[in-house]
Amino acid sequence: MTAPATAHGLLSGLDEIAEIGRDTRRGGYSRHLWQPADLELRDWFAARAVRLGLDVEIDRNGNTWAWWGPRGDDAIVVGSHLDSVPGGGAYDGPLGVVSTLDAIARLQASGFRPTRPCAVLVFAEEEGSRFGIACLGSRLMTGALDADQARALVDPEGISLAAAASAVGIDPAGLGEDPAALARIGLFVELHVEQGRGLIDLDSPVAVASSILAHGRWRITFTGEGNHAGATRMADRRDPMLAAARSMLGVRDAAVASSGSRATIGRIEAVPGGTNVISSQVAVWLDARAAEDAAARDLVTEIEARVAEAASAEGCTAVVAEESWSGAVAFDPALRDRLVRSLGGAPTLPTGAGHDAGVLSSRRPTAMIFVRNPTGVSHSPEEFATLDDCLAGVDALERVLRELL
Ligand code: HGY
Ligand code: MN
Ligand code: MN
Ligand code: MN
Repeated sequence: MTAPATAHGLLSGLDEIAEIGRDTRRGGYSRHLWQPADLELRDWFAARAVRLGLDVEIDRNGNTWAWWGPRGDDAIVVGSHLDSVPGGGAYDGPLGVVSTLDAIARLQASGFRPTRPCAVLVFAEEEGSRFGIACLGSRLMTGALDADQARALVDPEGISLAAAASAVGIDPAGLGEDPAALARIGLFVELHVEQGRGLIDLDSPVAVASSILAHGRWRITFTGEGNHAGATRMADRRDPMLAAARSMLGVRDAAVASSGSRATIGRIEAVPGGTNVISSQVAVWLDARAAEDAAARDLVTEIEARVAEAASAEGCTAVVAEESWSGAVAFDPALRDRLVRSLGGAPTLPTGAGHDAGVLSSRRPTAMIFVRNPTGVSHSPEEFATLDDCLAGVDALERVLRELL
């Protein structure tokens, strides 16, 4: 059995992958679907799983399974993801995968044998960093994402999901709802680093998830008149960059005015993108979230009105196109409370972050365990979890698996 932790104060699994996908320009990690770092992580996971005697397979949607014992329906499935946001932290995703492998290693070392099928599941493209749709692997598996729409997705280099899948030996025609995979899942548990201040405020190393905000992504495209930066008088301009700038303040104001909601513009693309060129078009991507579906929809309606106002004030036009949507999730109460009990009365915690466990919850009972992040920062190189809290997470997962299996 590998040592659980290393001299660097990391779970050994996290230490083993610490150099994979480092982003020297942004800091942190950039590990995106089927690109070299992601493939290297998948190989690392498979090798680690095989060392535990697990049987590895990749499903039709590119999700990786590692079976402890014979495959079977109604299995206890545990896992998370290995991909990252651009410049992401070391824990978001990998902590859940490593903790799962460590919990299984401990159970094996204690002589424990599962009485029902058990698998580790690593979902593909949870962050949506390459093809723009978060939880791509779980959305495809559950049918939440239309397979034809998925195949047509293109990455920033213009490579389609279909072509990217073929390049790694996945048949694009096979992408889509996977009833056989869903039948394999009796229930799914995901351990994940906490991504806000929840566990700091609760002063607890772990918690059980209670809910996930409704959230979605929209592409907002502003069109004006491309022109020369020097020869065009200010009064003669129709600059989409200014329409975008006005809109960003409108997005912030709309979210602040709708209590508990959150809205972010984290990505912008200017066409043609020259320093001495007034853009002809500017695209921004909106991430909007709220506790209830209706509140999130109302927030986006309000944002659309402010976007239209901003565009017209700058003599531009704007188009808002929905790219993905996940309704609010209330985790299965029976499974949630079962985990709370088996963790000796752990607290429950809502989360603003989306997860595969959230997408899957529309089709199978799912639960999540959060591990404290003392920085309260995520989707950033600053994301962190102490070794003690990581080990508390492995303890929690081991207790839950011992009970469920
Ligand atoms: O965006 C999210 O909430 C998740 O980290 N994919
Ligand atoms: Mn994330
Ligand atoms: Mn995550
Ligand atoms: Mn996730």
